Amino acid sequence: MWPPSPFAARPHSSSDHSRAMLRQAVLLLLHCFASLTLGQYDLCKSLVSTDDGAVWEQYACQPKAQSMKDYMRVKVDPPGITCGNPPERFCTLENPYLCSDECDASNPDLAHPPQLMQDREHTGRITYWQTVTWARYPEPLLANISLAWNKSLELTDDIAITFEYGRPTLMVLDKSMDHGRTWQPYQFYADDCLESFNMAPKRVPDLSPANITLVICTEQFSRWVGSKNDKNVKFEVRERFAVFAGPRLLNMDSLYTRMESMKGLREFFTFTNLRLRLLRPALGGTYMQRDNLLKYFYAISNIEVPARCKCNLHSSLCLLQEGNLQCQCEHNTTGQDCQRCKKGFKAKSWKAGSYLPTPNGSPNTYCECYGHSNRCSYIDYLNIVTCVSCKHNTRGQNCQHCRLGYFRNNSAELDDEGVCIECNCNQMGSVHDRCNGTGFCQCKDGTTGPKCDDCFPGYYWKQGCYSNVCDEELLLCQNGGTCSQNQKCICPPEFKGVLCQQSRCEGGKACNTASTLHLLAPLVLLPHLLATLTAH
Ligand SMILES: *[C@@H]1O[C@H](CO)[C@@H](O)[C@H](O)[C@H]1NC(C)=O
Ligand SMILES: *[C@@H]1O[C@H](CO)[C@@H](O)[C@H](O)[C@H]1NC(C)=O
Ligand SMILES: *[C@@H]1O[C@H](CO)[C@@H](O)[C@H](O)[C@H]1NC(C)=O
Ligand SMILES: *[C@@H]1O[C@H](CO)[C@@H](O)[C@H](O)[C@H]1NC(C)=O
Ligand SMILES: *[C@@H]1O[C@H](CO)[C@@H](O)[C@H](O)[C@H]1NC(C)=O
Ligand SMILES: *[C@@H]1O[C@H](CO)[C@@H](O)[C@H](O)[C@H]1NC(C)=O
Ligand SMILES: [Ca+2]
Repeated sequence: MWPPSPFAARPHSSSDHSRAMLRQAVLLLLHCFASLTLGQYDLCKSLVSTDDGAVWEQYACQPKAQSMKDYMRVKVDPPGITCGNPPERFCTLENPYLCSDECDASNPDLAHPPQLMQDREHTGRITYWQTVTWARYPEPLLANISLAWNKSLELTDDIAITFEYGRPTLMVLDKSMDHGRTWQPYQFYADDCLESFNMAPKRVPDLSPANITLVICTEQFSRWVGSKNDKNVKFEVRERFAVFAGPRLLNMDSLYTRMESMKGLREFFTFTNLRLRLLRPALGGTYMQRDNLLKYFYAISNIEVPARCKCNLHSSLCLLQEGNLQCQCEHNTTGQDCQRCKKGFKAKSWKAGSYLPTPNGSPNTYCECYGHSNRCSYIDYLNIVTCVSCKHNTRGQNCQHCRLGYFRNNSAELDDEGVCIECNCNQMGSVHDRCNGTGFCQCKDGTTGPKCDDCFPGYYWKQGCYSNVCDEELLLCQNGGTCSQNQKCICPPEFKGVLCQQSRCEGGKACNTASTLHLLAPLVLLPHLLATLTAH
């Protein structure tokens, strides 16, 4: 879809010069539009310049949507269901007496083989596959159409099946995600859902975001509206997308975010095969009329399947190779759906890319929690994908850092269990329990050593390092004092002070007497004490 050109209505000069300029402007404009049309997730990587030179930045990427009818292998069942062998006549529902249509498998102009459901109708003439009529009524007229791609695909828009001569009154669309080994119903179609499938009729707008992947029965495409009014039976993809992305699908980020977080949403749009089970043809709005069975049959002119190759967000290109669609894988992945790591890249476990964080997504080659976590989570308000509950003392978006209190083991790889080593900082000697990248702790004053369990010279250890009070070199104890374990001077009786530098008295002799008297006092009192004791 192209935005209308803002230049379209401008008058322009007819001179050659300005015409050339205009052409250049238009070319420029085309170029701009080309890059504008480059949608989200179209690029797997881009060269960006950084301080360290140009480096590749990797993004989640997916191929463009294509018309997958060009690649589908069609098979119809039962084998004799296609008309024209032997040649036969048909009537129309609108005018049961107009029976001029002929089907003849041997005449290219009158044959209606299955491939006419997927041709491109270049001539403008509608071409269609057609079945035999319901001549064997009341035995039901049943037909299966199996569509195979041999490739996982993801729907990008509505599947539309175009029925000429009226849409079936009963039909089931099935899908397979494993190349036809197992099947599941995708949608039921009936003019009366309750009666035919015992399901209440629903439409996609009835669904809430929580039950958008519900398989429903719809009556919208099975009621008779005249064979020319609405020929299409749809599987509504746009309407389902719109529940998240808004009615005009402007908010695709929101859809892609849901694709990541809502279980089963992405798978709901994924398939390798489709199957149409046609269970009852159009009846022309009336009851089955046994007298004119030539007007009941199926005829399909086109099956449109807009989808993209599922490449697990590791490829932006999907090409036909030896008859099969094949993702052209990036991010060192390989396989039809880029579902494996390339040889030599096995060390890292394979992961699908992620639509998140928006807008570029991530190839997930590195989220990657290095084996320290097996769960990632999207943080909405930060728009990042992050590992949850990193083990082995790691932390960070990718468990790529060591927890506080641990440091990186340089001889271990990032995915080694022993990648983080405990700092083991001495609790007394260090400021906190963290260390730097080589395991050095931050020491308190006077403390040293990688773990802060040593003291600098001039300090002594006692549950931490303390400044020496005395030592043998600079802080000598004076007046005959002796230094005990650098912690204190043991002073002779007459001296006090940290370094015994202070005499206990002011004026020499008086002080001496006092102190002698003091020392002798108990002796002086002794006779008196004895006298007191013996008096009794
Ligand atoms: C259509 O496919 C279903 C499921 O495999 C099968 O049961 C049924 O018999 C098939 N019908 C015809 C007409 O081949
Ligand atoms: C399906 O595709 C795979 C991978 O490209 C290929 O090996 C295989 O032969 C294909 N099968 C058919 C039936 O084409
Ligand atoms: C879907 O869920 C909503 C509520 O979440 C409910 O009202 C609605 O009936 C559900 N639709 C179907 C089809 O179950
Ligand atoms: C793929 O491998 C190459 C070579 O080892 C490496 O330079 C590049 O970063 C890898 N790309 C991704 C997305 O892992
Ligand atoms: C560092 O990692 C190596 C390699 O795994 C391991 O042998 C060593 O024990 C680790 N060192 C410590 C201190 O855990
Ligand atoms: C850690 O600290 C030590 C001592 O200060 C220093 O020699 C070393 O270079 C530091 N290592 C890092 C990675 O900063
Ligand atoms: Ca056709």
